[in-house]
Amino acid sequence: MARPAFLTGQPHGLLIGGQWAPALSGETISSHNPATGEHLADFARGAAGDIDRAVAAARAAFESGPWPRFSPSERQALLLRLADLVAREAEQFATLDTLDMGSPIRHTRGSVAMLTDLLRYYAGMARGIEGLTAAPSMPDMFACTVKEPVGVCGAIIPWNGPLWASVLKLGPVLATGCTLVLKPAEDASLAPLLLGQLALEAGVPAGVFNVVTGLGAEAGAALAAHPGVDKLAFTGSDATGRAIMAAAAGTLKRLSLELGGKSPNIVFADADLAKAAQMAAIAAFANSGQICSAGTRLFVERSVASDFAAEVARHASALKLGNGLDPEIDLGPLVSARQLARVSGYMDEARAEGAGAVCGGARAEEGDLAKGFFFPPTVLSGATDQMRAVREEIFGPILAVLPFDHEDEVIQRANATPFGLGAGLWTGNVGRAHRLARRLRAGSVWVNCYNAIDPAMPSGGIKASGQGREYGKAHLEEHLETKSLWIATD
Ligand code: TXE
Repeated sequence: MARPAFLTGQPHGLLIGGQWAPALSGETISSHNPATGEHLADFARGAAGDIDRAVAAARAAFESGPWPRFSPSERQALLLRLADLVAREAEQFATLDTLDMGSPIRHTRGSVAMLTDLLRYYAGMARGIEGLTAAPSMPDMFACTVKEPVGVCGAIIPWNGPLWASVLKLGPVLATGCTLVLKPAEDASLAPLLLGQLALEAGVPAGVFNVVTGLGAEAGAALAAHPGVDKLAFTGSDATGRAIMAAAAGTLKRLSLELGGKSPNIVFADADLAKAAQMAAIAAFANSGQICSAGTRLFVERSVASDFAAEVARHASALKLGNGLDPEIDLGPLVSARQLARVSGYMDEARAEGAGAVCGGARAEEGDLAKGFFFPPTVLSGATDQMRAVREEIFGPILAVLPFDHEDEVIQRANATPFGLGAGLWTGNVGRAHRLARRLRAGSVWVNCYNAIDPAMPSGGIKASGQGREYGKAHLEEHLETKSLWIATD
């Protein structure tokens, strides 16, 4: 496969005010391919001073220049142009994400197709921003609400879907007329930089979209605490989410958080068990388990639990592990040595507490796999709700099968987590589906499916899984202020 053109001409600078520039410190960070360990590219190590420059550029673009005068139809046209450019560079984006964070090319190609559609969705939304006309009881008063862009937005994103997260942050910003400073994850920053390049080509005015690569504790922390940022969106771990909330508190900026999960996937004996088993493996192992809504606590009605676990393990073992550039591969490596150590640590602890592995269970090191950070899909048996591997987000391909006996019991156990992102429910009983979907404390509930996603459907968490919603009209509202306008007519 050809090396993406974007990887030549290094190092990659920061995008600030429509210009590419090195970090003020002149320092860089290197990116490596987690499947092979080979060096991919160097990019700038931005820090507080660079964030200051980017926020100033975003503020200037928000308040003056051409951007505030862009009509909704011009913003729509811009988003459509950007979508076309992302589609033009689809193969390069897919390859970059695969090289940078390991996800199989089949998966990253699918993501790029979905993301061009997402940009087109936001293009449509740019034309649908509406206030309301009220009917106040005062006869000599006209009153209406006006929707206005919230202002300078900051976004801090994770590494598990670099292009996906950047498009999801940029789309509503452009649709509403805000401006953005994006801080990609240090483990996977390349696709967001290419998106910055295409935004300039599409005609996004200077300063509207700024990309500051760098470390979380440096560039990320500075963005969270910056008084010039009106709204901050963060996707990542709940621990970092708490730090960001504390850092942002001093400025009272608007905050949206998409954090981790430990999502239950509940299977009743009356479900289509063949389909449920196949989907349970995908729910837990897609992207090597590095998905915030991965269905990692698999509750199965006791009468079918052991056969079901064996069937899930059969599907898991059939998944091909390897370098994601190979289109036959189902699962790539974990993103980093740190993530591999984390996943292995949870596995060791579960074993020490008495759990076993129906399949997988240790780092994969056969042949070329030894060069990368590969961990095979793992189905735990003998796991209990109390084990750390069952309570905490691992963000790796480890699934616990947990038998249950009654509806009330499984709902209580499914909800007994600080998280509330997603939940799956498999049953052939439509009454039970409605009854239990309402009792599950999660931002999304999938019945007889898992991880369904669409630009028009809001997605987000409750409890420690976050606040605010992305996708859909709800996402646009996060970027809008409502102004009440009163006009005395007499
Ligand atoms: O996440 P972080 P990490 C979970 C998952 C994973 C664990 C650790 O369980 O194993 O987090 O991954 C930036 N101020 N998820 O350490 O720290 C950082 O630079 C401001 C779940 O990679 O949350 C990166 O851009 N920013 C998840 C982003 O935060 C800071 C996705 C995410 O990094 C910062 C990723 C700070 N103090 C990890 N510290 C999901 N739910 O989708 C770090 N960052």
